[in-house]
Amino acid sequence: MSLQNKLHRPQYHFLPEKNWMNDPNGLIQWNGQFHLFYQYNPNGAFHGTIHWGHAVSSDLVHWQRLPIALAPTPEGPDKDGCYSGCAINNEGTPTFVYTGISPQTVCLATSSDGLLSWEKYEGNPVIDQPPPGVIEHATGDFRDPYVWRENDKWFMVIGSKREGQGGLVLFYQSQDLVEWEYLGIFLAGDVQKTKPFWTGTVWECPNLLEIDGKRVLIVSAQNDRGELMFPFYHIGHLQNLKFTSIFEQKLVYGNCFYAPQVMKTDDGRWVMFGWLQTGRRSSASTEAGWSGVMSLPMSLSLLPDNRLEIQPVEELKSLRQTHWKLDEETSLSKFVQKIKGASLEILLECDVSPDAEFGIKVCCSPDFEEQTQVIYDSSNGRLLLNKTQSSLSTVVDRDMQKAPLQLGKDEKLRLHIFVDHSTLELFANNHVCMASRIYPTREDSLMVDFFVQNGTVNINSLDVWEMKPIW
Ligand code: DQQ
Repeated sequence: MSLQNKLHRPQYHFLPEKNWMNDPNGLIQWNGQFHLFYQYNPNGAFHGTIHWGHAVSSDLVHWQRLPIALAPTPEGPDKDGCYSGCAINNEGTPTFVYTGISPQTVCLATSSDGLLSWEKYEGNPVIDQPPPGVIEHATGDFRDPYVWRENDKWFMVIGSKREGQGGLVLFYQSQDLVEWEYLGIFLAGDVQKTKPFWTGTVWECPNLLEIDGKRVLIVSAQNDRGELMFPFYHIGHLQNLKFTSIFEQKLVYGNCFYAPQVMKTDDGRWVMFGWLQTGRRSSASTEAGWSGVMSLPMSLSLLPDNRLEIQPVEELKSLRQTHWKLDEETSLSKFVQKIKGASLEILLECDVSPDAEFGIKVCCSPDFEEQTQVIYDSSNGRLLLNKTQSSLSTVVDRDMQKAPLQLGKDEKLRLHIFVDHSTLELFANNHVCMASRIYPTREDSLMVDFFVQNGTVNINSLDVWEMKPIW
């Protein structure tokens, strides 16, 4: 392995051995095992010839890579790629509902050997174009079906757009997965609306969950230059086949997490994976031979004020090995000197003054030439991820990422950080999540440090673990 790959390939995240990966697809727990399918190009570290890769796990954390599950069929409706979709249990038959291109259509495939090989439905596509009223303005954008069972029927949401007007989620129902009835627009975006945030021009990868009697719609947004923006969510109600939104929010900050998919596990959790985009020039991916990483598994639940609670799943604790815990006898500066690693979990709970500005540095070289800072800025109520010195390389993103985090009166700050070589995921107070990519170039960029720029910070607890590789 080249030195750069040794420094940058994550050790406790899922990723293919080589080549390109993007969206998670077809997440399903089947006979106790978790199956993760994903957009995969076996022909290189670029987006093209899209297949569905496949991996299986018994704990959401350790994965076994399996042979490709879906490949484009020459002359078939997916001849140009098997784009995103979902997996469902159709009375005991594992079934994919996925996107064939070009044009973008809805296709089916089933497995009779435990999800290893897949047979495409001979009547594909089951939906060959967007519905009337949408097709005229969709310019072909019609993809990423997400299907669920309710009241003895199948329901589907799928992404689309109205050119010049905004993204769309379309709504369908079916008795048999083959004949689909269009029910109308589930939710429409508006390009003129910029508050609480602008939601782009195309919507893709919708997910619809039911939590505590409310519906959660997750959508990923693109802009008109085809740039992937971010996923966001709406909380609302579904009554008489009409969705009413009562709250909307960005799902994950940091400019790298995209196209998440959520599955319901047998023990009743909603578990989400997303694609961590590469965050460096495509020439760097070509040279490295790989691009794209799956996020850590996160569980979603609903807070009383309608925000989503986002937490790393409990199973990740099995990866903890060397543990450093700050105790009363040790000063913080002595404590951090002991810590070294490119695969770390950091858990900090502290009280911060209203004017506090302080941070944690990770992947820090001894002379601080390379460092990535996670900062909490109390007076402006925001979290910052300062990547401006994260790498000496000029072909990687070295920017500043921001997320709002206003603490309530007497509310403690709880930062939960996962660093894994080129990935950094941050969970703050269980409801703000950030994910980003960093590419330190020095072998000694392994240190952790703390700094306080303003105000006071009282640490209640600080734990750091070195994390075991999953491979
Ligand atoms: N990626 C897929 C599409 C989806 C997009 C293509 C989102 O199905 O809309 O690889 O990243």
